[in-house]
Amino acid sequence: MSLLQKIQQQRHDLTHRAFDRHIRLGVTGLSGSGKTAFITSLVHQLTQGDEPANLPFFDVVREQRYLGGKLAAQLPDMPRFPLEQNLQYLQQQPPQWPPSTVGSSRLGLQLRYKAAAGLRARLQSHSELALDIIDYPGEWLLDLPLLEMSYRQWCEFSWQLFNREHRTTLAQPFLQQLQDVDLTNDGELYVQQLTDSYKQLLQQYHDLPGAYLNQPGRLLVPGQLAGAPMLQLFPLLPQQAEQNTALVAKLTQHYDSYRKHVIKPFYRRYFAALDRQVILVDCLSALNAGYAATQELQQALRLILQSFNYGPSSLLSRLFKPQISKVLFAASKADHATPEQHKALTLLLQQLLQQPLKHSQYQAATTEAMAIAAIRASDSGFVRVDGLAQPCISGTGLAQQALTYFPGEVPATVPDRALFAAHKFDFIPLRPLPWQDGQALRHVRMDHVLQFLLGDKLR
Ligand SMILES: Nc1nc2c(ncn2[C@@H]2O[C@H](COP(=O)(O)OP(=O)(O)O)[C@@H](O)[C@H]2O)c(=O)[nH]1
Ligand SMILES: [Mg+2]
Repeated sequence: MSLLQKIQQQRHDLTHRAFDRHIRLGVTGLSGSGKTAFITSLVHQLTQGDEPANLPFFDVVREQRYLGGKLAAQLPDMPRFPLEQNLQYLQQQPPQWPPSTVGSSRLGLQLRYKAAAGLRARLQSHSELALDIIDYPGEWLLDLPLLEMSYRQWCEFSWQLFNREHRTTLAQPFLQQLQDVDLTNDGELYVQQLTDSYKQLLQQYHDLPGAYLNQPGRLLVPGQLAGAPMLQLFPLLPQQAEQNTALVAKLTQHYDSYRKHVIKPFYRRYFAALDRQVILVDCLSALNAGYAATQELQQALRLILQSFNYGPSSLLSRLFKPQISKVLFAASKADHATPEQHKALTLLLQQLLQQPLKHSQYQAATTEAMAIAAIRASDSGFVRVDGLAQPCISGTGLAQQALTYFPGEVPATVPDRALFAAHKFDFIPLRPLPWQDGQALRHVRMDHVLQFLLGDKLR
């Protein structure tokens, strides 16, 4: 590049920055909440789906100002989000959901549009907005509270959790192992062996519907941290953690380095750079899993929301200067319920978030809650029952069976124990609807999502 070109390039970069032409969008949610499906759909809508009929509430598309989106070249600092592979899974016969990914990834887009009015509309043939999408596990946000807990407090927290009704049976073998633990032994092999047992327990919890709160977040998905000593970590029994012994000292040391070398850098490097955030919540699976699960989802959301509490005295403001200005809470997989239940689903999500929302100070961020399906798995309609039109959905079950049914009502408030005892929620998982490349990808409210997240930047 010649000097002149360099200067022009720099000036170009500067104008872009001056116009704030870059958005970093974080997409998170607990494992299985629908992040992969969400990003796949969002990117597909922005690169292929510029049909007004498919995105009626996305202003830039409806006003026919959207000129299209292209994938951008990517810095090699993070794995790339596997968009093309995911689209291939959806095209298989029968259609498949993309496999669940672990860890974080990123995808860059360059969006082109005509400005609606003003100087830019008059001076430029088109405007551009760079969109960076960053997918990261919600489990990483569950680590934030560890910054304010000592190792001993964490042990207490963990064992209170493991004693809950839906968790206690699985915890028994590890509990027994700890009861016989030699607190004076801090040998490498011994600590690793106990860590492996804890990891196995975490894996079982991960597979148990309704066990959301699994800490530390990197033990199951270590990524580049695999083999790091600080990942030799597990909660001793609270009365053990109070003792002054070699094993307690070692675990405390690992716990402290985990906080310093994993949690804090995540917030400073990744989180601090985000401008907007989507948090996906799979409320319907929690209802399926019962009372204890729904309670734990609420608790997990409360902890996750601490990451969006930017009050002047908050933990995060002490770590860095947060700049997230919009947060979208999305109840995912809404197509498992009939459309007239979506209102209740949104209210349920709002209630799950209410307590934490009240306590946090969102001065800077605008928040919104909605019920969505990133990739539709069902069609909705009506059947006649005793002469009355009854809403229903139809789709294909995982075992390939064709289904037409009313999945039941969604409660608009968090049900109590009595309701769960009397009623079994059963929102059945479905395969995605058949789809071929070149067609629009069907969804529920992705246009509202796009309008909330990007509408103001595409004016
Ligand atoms: N019906 C329906 N199911 C979905 C949707 N999005 C995700 N799912 C289901 O939820 C599972 C987990 O989604 P995924 O995107 O992999 O979650 P992640 O772990 O957060 O990335 C998928 O395999 C699907 O079975 C959706 O929009 N509609
Ligand atoms: Mg994923």
